[in-house]
Amino acid sequence: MERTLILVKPDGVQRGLAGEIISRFERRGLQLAGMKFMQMSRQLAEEHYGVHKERPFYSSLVEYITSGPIVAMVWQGNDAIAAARSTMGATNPVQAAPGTIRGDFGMEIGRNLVHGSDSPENAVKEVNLFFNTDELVDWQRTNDAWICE
Ligand code: DAT
Ligand code: MG
Repeated sequence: MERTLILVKPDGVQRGLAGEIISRFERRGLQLAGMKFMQMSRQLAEEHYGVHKERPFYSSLVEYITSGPIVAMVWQGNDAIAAARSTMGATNPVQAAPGTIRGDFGMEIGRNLVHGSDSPENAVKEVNLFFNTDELVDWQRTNDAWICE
């Protein structure tokens, strides 16, 4: 069982696509473990995107992610990280396949609607950055047998 941090970024919330985006992960078969509506502080954004600190787009990335509220979520399941990333589509929406979130709703890399952890190590770090353990719910999904063998 793997966990991943997913964010509906400020453009997703402002465009009224939060429900649509959440629904994609839900219908895929990922299981929700935590969710909160929040606005990221500059400090949280700088920590979350610390790996990109030296990149030319870093400051606009921090501006963008802090520019409005987001929906932060933890989704879990077998291969949750890879499953979530394939549902999201390629980083640049112009290259993202139709049927993915970014391919269906995005036009530019700087407005790509959604974040998802990219490795098990980063997923653990990111989940802990956004959620306390008592904010994650351990629950039995009654239709699990129809999603996982
Ligand atoms: P992803 O969000 O698909 O994991 P990433 O971790 O490489 O992509 O980059 C984080 C975010 O930074 C990405 O969602 C959008 C932005 N970004 C990445 N590469 C960029 C670039 N070349 N120009 C502008 N923004 C970029
Ligand atoms: Mg990334």
